[in-house]
Amino acid sequence: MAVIDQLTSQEAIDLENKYGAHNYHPLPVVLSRGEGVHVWDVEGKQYYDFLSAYSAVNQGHCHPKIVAAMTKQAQTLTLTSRAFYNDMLGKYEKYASETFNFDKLLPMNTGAEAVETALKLCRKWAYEVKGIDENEAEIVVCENNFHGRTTTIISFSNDPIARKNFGPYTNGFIKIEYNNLEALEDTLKNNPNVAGFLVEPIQGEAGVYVPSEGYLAKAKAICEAHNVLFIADEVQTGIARTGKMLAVDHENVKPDILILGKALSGGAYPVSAILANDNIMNVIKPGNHGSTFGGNPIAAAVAIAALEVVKDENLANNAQELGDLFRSELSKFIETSSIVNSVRGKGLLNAILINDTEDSDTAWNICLKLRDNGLLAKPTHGNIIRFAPPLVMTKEQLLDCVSIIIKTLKEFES
Ligand code: IF1
Repeated sequence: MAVIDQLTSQEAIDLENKYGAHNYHPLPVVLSRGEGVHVWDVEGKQYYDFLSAYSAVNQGHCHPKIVAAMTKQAQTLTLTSRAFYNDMLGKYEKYASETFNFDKLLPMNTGAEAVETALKLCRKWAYEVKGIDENEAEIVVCENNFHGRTTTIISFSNDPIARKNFGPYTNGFIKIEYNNLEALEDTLKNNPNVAGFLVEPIQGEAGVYVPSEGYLAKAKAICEAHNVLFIADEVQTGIARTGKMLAVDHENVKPDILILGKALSGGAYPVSAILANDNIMNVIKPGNHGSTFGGNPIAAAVAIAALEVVKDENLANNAQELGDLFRSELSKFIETSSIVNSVRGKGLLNAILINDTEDSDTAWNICLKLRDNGLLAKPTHGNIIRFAPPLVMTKEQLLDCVSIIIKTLKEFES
């Protein structure tokens, strides 16, 4: 690009502020290039990416295999709509269904769309297979959930910022405490109209809240006993992020409906999907659901490549090993630290709790300092900082990052 076309960071920020809706509060850093675990800002400064676009770039930035698949398909056929068949979708559906051990896949684009798809499928199954009276189906969800931004999904959020003044809301949801099996059991016992239980295997937005060991397996068993569909939202936790291909794999749980997004494309393209077996998926008939872009040939080519990379490069094992190392290194530091209370997470989905009030700006200021020291992370819920680097990181790089993080945290010790 000619030098004259290159914006400074401040110019890029000013443009977004003036011409873009203010629906985000980004960390002030303007990125223009990415490769593997690194990103570069417009002034050429290099950073470790410890957010990975909220776990979408698990395979690393601009993975050559994914970029090559995307480029090749972009030069061949980009979009047919589902009015016609295309020669990539079936291959992708087969590959992904076999990868995750389901009969069928329904392709969408964003995570929220896939969650909506799962909710619609669950309700239709409830009326046509389970035999619930029309319009009476209930879906159980968890407090402090995050499943996306559509009107129906925010209807069962309890984040006032995501929800307030967007009503009227969609009915048909029962909210229970996360990580509380008794609450689930009681709710299912007392409500014969429950069709499904929608759950994040680890609550991401809530601050990387890992449930007790056995929670998912027992919740699945309770659902089975009541003929209720167990719907796992693995949009953030899936695709090797937590040290297994899926977070439910840690407890050998097979969801009735699996929701995937984000890293299903390696962050190269919006690709999401739900997977289910025929006894559930076959209630969907022509005209019931769809999307212009869902299942397009580029998405199909990119998703196959993205999944191949995860398998070929053993990213789940790497996430497991580096995650253990990360938490043990930070735990050692925390023993002597007054600024960090704890570290938690699974695989390379981790968070630290800053020793300050939720409304303090300490976590934000730490993230600014981390940025200055060459590492990008973002606070969540005030005093929590999420750490989720691409899974293609090496051990040496991870230890380098740990020393940047500890050095930075030390600057905040009182
Ligand atoms: C934003 C958090 C992450 C998700 C789960 C569905 C979706 C998401 C479990 C929807 C999306 C995002 C979106 C992003 C912030 C973010 C997030 F901080 F809110 F919790 F990742 F950590 N299910 N998560 O986590 O997927 O429609 O966005 O493709 O700003 O909304 P989407």
